[in-house]
Amino acid sequence: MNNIFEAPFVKEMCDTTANMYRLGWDERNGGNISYLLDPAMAEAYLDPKTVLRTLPLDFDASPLAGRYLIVTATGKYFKNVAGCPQNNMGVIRIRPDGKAYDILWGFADGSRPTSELPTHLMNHIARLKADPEHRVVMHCHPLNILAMTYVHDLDEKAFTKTLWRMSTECIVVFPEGVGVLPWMVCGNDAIGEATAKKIKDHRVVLWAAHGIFGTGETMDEAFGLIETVEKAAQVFMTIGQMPIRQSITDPQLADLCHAFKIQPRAGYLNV
Ligand code: 2HA
Ligand code: ZN
Repeated sequence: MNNIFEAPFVKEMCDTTANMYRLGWDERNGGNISYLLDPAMAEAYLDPKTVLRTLPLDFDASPLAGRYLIVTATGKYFKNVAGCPQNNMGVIRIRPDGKAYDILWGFADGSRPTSELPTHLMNHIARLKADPEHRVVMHCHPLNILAMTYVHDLDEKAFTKTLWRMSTECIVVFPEGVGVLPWMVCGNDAIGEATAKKIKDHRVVLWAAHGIFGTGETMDEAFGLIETVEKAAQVFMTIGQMPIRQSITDPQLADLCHAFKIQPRAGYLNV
């Protein structure tokens, strides 16, 4: 058995949580990440027969039956993950009936996975249907996107088009646009279901007055998506009080799509 502290997936979680903290996206216990692991990779670092604890789920996670995930812990701080991985995250495996999960490593001080676990699992289920290579769900509270949900219309098309215009690369990075949810209580199945509905055909969903969910096939992709949306929101919040003299027009956005051979969300561009 290899040393799990040297597992690439543990290192990636440590590096990513540290990076997100450094960017100010995860104050206190804010934010959570879950990462679907390749079973052979997981079993190279832990014994699949050693179950530390089993905890219930109150929705049907059976599409993920048998899957391993590394997940950040509830109530823990991203700034502390790299210094003590075993208390601040852990590896779980969804039980065959999808009604519970086993803890196989981590959560060593008695902690549990993130309060947003239902949303994460529902998002994994929804994204895997759209993209079998999907692996990562990432949630955090970046300053500018959070601020923008107070001052911008929450209509998805309007929000998306504003973001697309704030930086040339935006439409290339998220041509499907962003999903937007109105304010809701977090940490329960209802917000999980509402997010999963939107994540089916968006890789990023905003929670008004709360934060952002980004998904991807890799940690870099989910991180890069959030980073790009947050940068666009930063431009918006920076120029918000100033008279706009020029921007990126719809025909120019269409030119970008043509140049990069991507399909923007249908009906969003007036060309
Ligand atoms: O767990 O960000 O949404 C901290 C959160 C909940
Ligand atoms: Zn949050």
